[in-house]
Amino acid sequence: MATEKLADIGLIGLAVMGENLALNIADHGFRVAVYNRTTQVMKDFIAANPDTPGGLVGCATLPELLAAIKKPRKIIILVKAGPAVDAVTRQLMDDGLEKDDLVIDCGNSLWTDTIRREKDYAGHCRFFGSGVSGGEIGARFGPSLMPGGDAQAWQHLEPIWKAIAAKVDPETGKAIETAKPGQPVVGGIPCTAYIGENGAGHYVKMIHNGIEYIDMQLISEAYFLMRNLLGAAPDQLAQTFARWNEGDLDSYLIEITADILKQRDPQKPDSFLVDHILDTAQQKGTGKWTSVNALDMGIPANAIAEAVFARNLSALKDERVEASKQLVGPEYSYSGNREELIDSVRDALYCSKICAYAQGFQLMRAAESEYKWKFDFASIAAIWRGGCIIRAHFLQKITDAYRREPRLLNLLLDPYFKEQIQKTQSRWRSVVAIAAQAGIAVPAFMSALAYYDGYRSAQLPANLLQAQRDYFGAHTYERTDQPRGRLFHLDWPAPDRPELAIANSGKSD
Ligand code: 2AM
Repeated sequence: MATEKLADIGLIGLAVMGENLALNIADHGFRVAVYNRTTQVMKDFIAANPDTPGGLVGCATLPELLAAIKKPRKIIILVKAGPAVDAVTRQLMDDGLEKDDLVIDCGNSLWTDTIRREKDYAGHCRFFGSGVSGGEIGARFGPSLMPGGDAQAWQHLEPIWKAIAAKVDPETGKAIETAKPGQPVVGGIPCTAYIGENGAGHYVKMIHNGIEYIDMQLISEAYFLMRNLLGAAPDQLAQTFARWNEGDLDSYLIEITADILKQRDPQKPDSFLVDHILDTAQQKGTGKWTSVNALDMGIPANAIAEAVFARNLSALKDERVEASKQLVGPEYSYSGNREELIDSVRDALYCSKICAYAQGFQLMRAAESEYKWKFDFASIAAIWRGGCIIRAHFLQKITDAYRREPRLLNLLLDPYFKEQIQKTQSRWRSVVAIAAQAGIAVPAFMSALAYYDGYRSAQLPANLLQAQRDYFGAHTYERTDQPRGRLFHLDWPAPDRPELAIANSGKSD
């Protein structure tokens, strides 16, 4: 095969994400060799797309795929996350993959698997894990891409990744309109950047998804409060969300919420579809991974975890229906100003969202020391401005915050966000108070507020808690009037005599 005919990149796994990513790459003038385990899928795909700018090369076998790609080869794997990724990589190795070749796992793999794979396959290939966000449409016209792997190898992937990623306007930071097939977006800043070594890209993608969980939950709680307290119809609320989408809350999720709320039910056109959708949320697990990781690292990402629990609670539909007949809540009807409540809910949503993102970024900070990564937080926020599900104007503000202070301890401490919460927190608090009085469950609003108040408290009740631990388990305590690290224990209950509190440094959990 003549060199100029060789493909720029290969792709394995032609389910919808794989097909769309291949078409996106080909739209940008790159030649893509494609393979699928079930050969007919590949043949149908090639037949359906005879005319792409870069060209697609169908390969029926992996050796054929390997022979069709320029060296060092770049091969995207988009198969089901889990053992299939290893099976395909090992098969490629058996079939002649070389040590300089790049294998890029673009599935939703657990970051620890990517860390493991990068080690396992070192010397056989350069293994990359790239988060891809934006769903099927993103993959087709411009996703947010979060690549992690060998820094030296990134240069080989960079031109393609930058070409196919979503683009944002350099002036406004807003996503540039999605392209049409064969007409890629030209110009703009690409929503991709090298994230870090081994599993860093997949880790950051997981955090993106954790944030997505809480973002969606907060929006749903805002809808639920206004629906219940104001009896607002879905199409009225659609207008409210559409209005919010023109302000600080401008985001993809708010935009689709407005669309969803005005959607009539095709089967019952005099009503709205949202009212006929069963209130049980499903999940694929990335929110849970984020929460488990937060617990493992001891980072208070309570609002993110709350969003996962809220889905869990929603799934107990039958139990909730039964409990609703037995458990009593308060009698309440909202008698205040409607517009004021709507504005307050918007502010509560914004403040809670700030806390949610603060938690996501805190997790990434902790993961840096856990996994020896070095993140550029401004760059991570910047590549989430377009292409991905959480894309939002808000992410420009976060980008600005980390550009001002790259090692910012917590987003809440940034001057812009500090001021935002200072300005609007009283309305946030009133919304949470009203929800409590009305007996309407808004766990994410409440959890975010508890985080805010906890984080800004110099004093928490953990003094009492630690005393309890020392009382029943001799777990020791530190004293406010002694240097940190000096441990004390008391034989509880003891008379008030200082000599009975003995210094004790050997005890732990
Ligand atoms: P298939 O069409 O042959 O099922 C999503 O499941 C994609 O991953 C599909 O393209 C599927 O191929 C592919 N896939 C899943 N498991 C695989 C495996 N073990 N080896 C190769 N491809 C696999």
